[in-house]
Amino acid sequence: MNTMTETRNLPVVGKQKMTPSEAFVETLVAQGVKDVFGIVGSAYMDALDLFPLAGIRFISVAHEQGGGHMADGYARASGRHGVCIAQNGPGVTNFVTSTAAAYWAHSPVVVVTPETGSMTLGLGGFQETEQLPIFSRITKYQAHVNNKARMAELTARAFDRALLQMGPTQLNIPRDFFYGDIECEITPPLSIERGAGGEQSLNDAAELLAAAQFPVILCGGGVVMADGVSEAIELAELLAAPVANSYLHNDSFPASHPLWCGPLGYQGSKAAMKLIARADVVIALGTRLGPFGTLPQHDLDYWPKHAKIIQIDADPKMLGLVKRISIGICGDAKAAATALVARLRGKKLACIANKADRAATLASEKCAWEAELETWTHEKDPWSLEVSKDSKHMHPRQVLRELERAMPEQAMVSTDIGNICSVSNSYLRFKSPRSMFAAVSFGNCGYAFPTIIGTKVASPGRPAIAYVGDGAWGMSFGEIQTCVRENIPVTAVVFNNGQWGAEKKNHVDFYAKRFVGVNLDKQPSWSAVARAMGAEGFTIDKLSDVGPALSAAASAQSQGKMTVLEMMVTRELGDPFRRDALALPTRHLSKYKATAAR
Ligand SMILES: Cc1ncc(C[n+]2csc(CCOP(=O)(O)OP(=O)(O)O)c2C)c(N)n1
Ligand SMILES: [Mg+2]
Repeated sequence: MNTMTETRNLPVVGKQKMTPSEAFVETLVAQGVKDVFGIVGSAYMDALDLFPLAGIRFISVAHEQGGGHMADGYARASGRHGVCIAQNGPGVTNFVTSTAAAYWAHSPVVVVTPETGSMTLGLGGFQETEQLPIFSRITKYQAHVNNKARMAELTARAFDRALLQMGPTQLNIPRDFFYGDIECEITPPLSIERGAGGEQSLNDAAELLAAAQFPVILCGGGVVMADGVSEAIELAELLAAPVANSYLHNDSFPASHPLWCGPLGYQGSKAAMKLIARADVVIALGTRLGPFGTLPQHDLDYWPKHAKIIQIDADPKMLGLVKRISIGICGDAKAAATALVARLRGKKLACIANKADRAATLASEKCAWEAELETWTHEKDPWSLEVSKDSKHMHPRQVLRELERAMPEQAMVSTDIGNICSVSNSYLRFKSPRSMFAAVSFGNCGYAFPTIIGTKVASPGRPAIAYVGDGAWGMSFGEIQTCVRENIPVTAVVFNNGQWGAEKKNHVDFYAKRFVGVNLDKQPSWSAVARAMGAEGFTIDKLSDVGPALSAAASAQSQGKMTVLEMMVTRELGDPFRRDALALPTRHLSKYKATAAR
């Protein structure tokens, strides 16, 4: 009989003697942690030694930033904590970018940062830096273990706060505090239910909605995080209201639903934009209405300036922050939708009188946008036409369409921040939540691939697909090693256009094509690199191969195969993201006159 496996998952109950390492690991167990991402380091080796017997898998990654993004993807896919850990100093500073990304994705990631020893702190020894200030603005809470006897208490608090405040927390542990004897109890996780919001504000919102002629719902990431899609559907159906997804949250309402009209924001749906432009009341459900999510697009300045806005967000600081609102409801998206439905059901709703008209408008706008997308096979600006004229490569939009058509059921898709990934916003539709994992507000290149690896660990039964530009791929492909070594089979679709395209677009539009640092010449064959690293790799240069290649790669995941599909695409480029933030160049010094706008 194997007594080891029999005893290892029993909870440790009551106050007792243990080492701080045991207290730390047992608190992870109590919090339900099954997977931890990181790179091995002496700083926490005493705790790491316990992981196998505690039933915790340590996923050894290629770079800590990748490990941090994996924890983020894991948290976003599962709704549970993602956990990452690294060596003090350089291992920990490698977590900065991934933690900032998790902060803006509202992901409950616990970033465990062992620190230099307490007896040498400040003496400038080895691998020392002040680890709390670095993370102070990109975490919701920082726990510093100031005494080894508090290891269990502070570890538990870092976990509780991550879920409570929906964002990353830091657990900073001087490395010598893993050793010694302590007396302590393992703190069980806190479970705090969120409410629907204030009675009065819900009543006011229901009154406003009952009188609305053209209500439109904008579903944000909060709907996904609250597991509130069914409740959003109920509210939408009651009002027969069109529903838009907030920017990069295309999984916040099912695309298969007749009331869905697509995402707002950069490269979003014209149907969604035209419908929200007509709204007299907008229900912003679980969205902070981030400033870039409603920027004009496709020459449409669609945000309805005179509409009344009901904003529902679990974080009170987000209410009325970016847009002026009529009613702010501090509540959980799911609970608030339920509370509104309860108030509206059986009430006379003004918008029901024009239900048929609104349904017809919705259907015709959706139809028009689909028809436009269908014929929008390539970009039509002069530069795009010029570079694609004699190219034997595929048009990015056509590739994106083929990928959409071949997308397997229940797929999880992460997207990076380049031009082609951004254009994919028009082509990514989902039936269920926790399916889209875009590099949201932090917008760092190199996000998508490691993030999808984390989602696959959390949901191994679902196909996991990353969309990545070739520039971003150069930053992140090292994590193929993690997939191969740890047997985490995902699919990476790499758009090879030989350039940092999104930034090149700015050179084209604002800097008279004076290209500096935007061409990715002399790239290796990314499919050959994948094969050399022990993964499958295919170069695709025929449109008819795109869909079959995606289907095959997605189904090969169930045989444990990680695949890179390198899509050879032209250098054409879609509309830029930040046209709002750039200006034509002014030059005063004669030396630079040649670069002034003419
Ligand atoms: C870490 C990081 N560095 C730089 C940038 C600036 N940036 C935004 S998009 C982009 C180009 C992306 O190129 P690629 O990944 O090849 O995709 P493409 O635009 O060509 O489709 C760059 C450099 C960024 N967002 N993040
Ligand atoms: Mg590129």
